[in-house]
Amino acid sequence: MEGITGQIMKSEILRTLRNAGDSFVSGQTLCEKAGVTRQAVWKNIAQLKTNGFIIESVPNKGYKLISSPDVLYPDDIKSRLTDGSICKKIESLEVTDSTNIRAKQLAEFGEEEGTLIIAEQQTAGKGRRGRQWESEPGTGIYMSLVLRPVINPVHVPGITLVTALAVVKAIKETCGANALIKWPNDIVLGGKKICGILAEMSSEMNFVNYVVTGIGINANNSQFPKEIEETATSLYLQTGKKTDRAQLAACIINYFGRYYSKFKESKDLMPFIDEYTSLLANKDREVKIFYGMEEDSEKTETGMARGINKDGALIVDTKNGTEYIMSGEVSVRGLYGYV
Ligand code: BT5
Repeated sequence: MEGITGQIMKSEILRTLRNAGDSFVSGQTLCEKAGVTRQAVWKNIAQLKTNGFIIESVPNKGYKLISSPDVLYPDDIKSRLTDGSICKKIESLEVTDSTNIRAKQLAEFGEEEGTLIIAEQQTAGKGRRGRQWESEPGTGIYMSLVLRPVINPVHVPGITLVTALAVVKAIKETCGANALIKWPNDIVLGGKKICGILAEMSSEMNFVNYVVTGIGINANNSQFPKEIEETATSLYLQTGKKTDRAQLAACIINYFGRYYSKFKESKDLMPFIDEYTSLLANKDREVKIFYGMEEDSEKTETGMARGINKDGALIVDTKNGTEYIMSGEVSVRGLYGYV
């Protein structure tokens, strides 16, 4: 892994080249933007080329970015983040057990808010309640962000919903696809699951030590293991186009950063109710609620999902009246299929 200064330099170079579009950028401009010598620019461009970036260089004209490799390079992601981004540091791993586990380990040792762990492959990707997240190498996005919100632990589940909103918006912006949210933590496209979110927290009674919000997205997968092929899909399978994973990852972080600030200010989901509800896959559909989370649980109820309230509860009209379902207590399924 390279040092943080190298990351900043390369991300500035990439940002400047990308912003220039089809035009060449002079070596001098790159020196000024990245705040380094010509020699350093040259060296960093050579390293970027070795890492798979295709950069054309023409004497007296400068440099032009032709294409980026389909790899989750931290400098590439950084170059696409907005100024003042929540993401302050990126640790990118070729392979790890789970980016959530790695992020939690770092957080236990005092890692600050804003560190992102991203991996090409997970050998033990996690879902909720010990379930597995299938993490095919090199095709998906597996990332976890360390957060230290100064909020009451009871409000933390809202972070899952805010993350889901950020993912849906970023998918729309980068791939043009209209994904929806299956409350509380799944993103679906074409009626199948495209993304799962796992937020984990360490807290005391009234104090949050840290939260890790983990996102798994099926981006360029062309197939899935037997056990999930009925319910899982990818952006590629749905749109027919390969996704630029670095661009999507950065776009999610950009949206998330904005929503997270708003959420911390309001301390509830009030500002998000309308948008979240409009993107709810289960809205005005019959759902089955499985109390106790497991889908073989004996206590179930059916009703019409209507939206969420400011606490992030799913509002369901049942025959006994309106119920407010909190995540963590239940699993929700459509009556006629996965959504
Ligand atoms: C989730 O759990 O959907 C949360 C998944 C979070 C994954 C990310 S990846 C980065 C970070 N690091 C981690 O270790 N985790 C996070 P849950 O709602 O419990 O759903 C799990 C269920 O989804 C499984 O039991 C399967 O049925 C299904 N599933 C597993 N892998 C899938 C995939 N790649 N695509 C679609 N569905 C999948």
